[in-house]
Amino acid sequence: MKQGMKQGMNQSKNQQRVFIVIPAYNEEKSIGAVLQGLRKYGYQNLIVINDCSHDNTAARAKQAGAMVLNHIINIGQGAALKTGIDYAVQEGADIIVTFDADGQHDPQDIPMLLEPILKGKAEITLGSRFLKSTSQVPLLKRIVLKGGILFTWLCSGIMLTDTHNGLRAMSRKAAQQLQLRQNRMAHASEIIDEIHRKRIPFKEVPVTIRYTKYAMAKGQSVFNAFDIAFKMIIRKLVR
Ligand SMILES: Nc1nc2c(ncn2[C@@H]2O[C@H](COP(=O)(O)OP(=O)(O)OP(=O)(O)O)[C@@H](O)[C@H]2O)c(=O)[nH]1
Ligand SMILES: [Mg+2]
Repeated sequence: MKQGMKQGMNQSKNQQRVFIVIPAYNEEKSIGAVLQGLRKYGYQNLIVINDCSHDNTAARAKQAGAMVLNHIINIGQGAALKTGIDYAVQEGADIIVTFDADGQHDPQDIPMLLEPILKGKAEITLGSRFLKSTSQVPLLKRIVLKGGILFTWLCSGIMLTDTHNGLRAMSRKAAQQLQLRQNRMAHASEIIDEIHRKRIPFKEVPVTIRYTKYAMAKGQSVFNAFDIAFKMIIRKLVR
């Protein structure tokens, strides 16, 4: 048995209360395999937030054994995460992992994200694709992500190696502390701002992000970075 799989299975002994929250928008092609991958490594509490997809995302997720929460209009990834995190807390989650539906995340990275929280060394762990050389980050994306790191430092005073990575884990306590108001992609910056403002202990953990043709075709435009920056500046001004 592979090492990562072994780790995942061991984790499953105390895994009843680890919930995986998966925002999904038009991911019928990938959601089944993503959920299967998570189950293979022992994760059972899988919550998919279907944000008014126009395809069969919800049905595929249900078939693959996930609890599916449906938004009746498309509100955005941030709002979907809030729905999923609130639901997981209500269902008694001890730790919540946020995980993408487009196949970019690797379930084998989850034990490393859980470890500092289980050991009481952090309340939130943030995946970083730049702490490992396994992610083939396209050049333009790399430039935008590095810009995001600088912006986050200026905006929130935290210097990270990766700021817009959807793979992260948080304790129940941290989940209850975070106040997420950004419905769309600015939620990733907002989480970091909340960590700083509320002095929530955090750690960065190396993870792999897969850049498949499918994920690249569906992913975010680099121009979104300007939208995120604008929303964060407004958030700072009106708080
Ligand atoms: N619920 C919900 N999920 C969304 C929405 N937009 C994207 N997502 C999901 O959020 C996850 C990440 O979205 P992506 O668009 O791939 O964003 P990203 O991975 O940060 O950006 P790329 O690196 O360009 O792929 C995927 O699982 C998407 O299905 C949305 O409007 N609502
Ligand atoms: Mg993606």
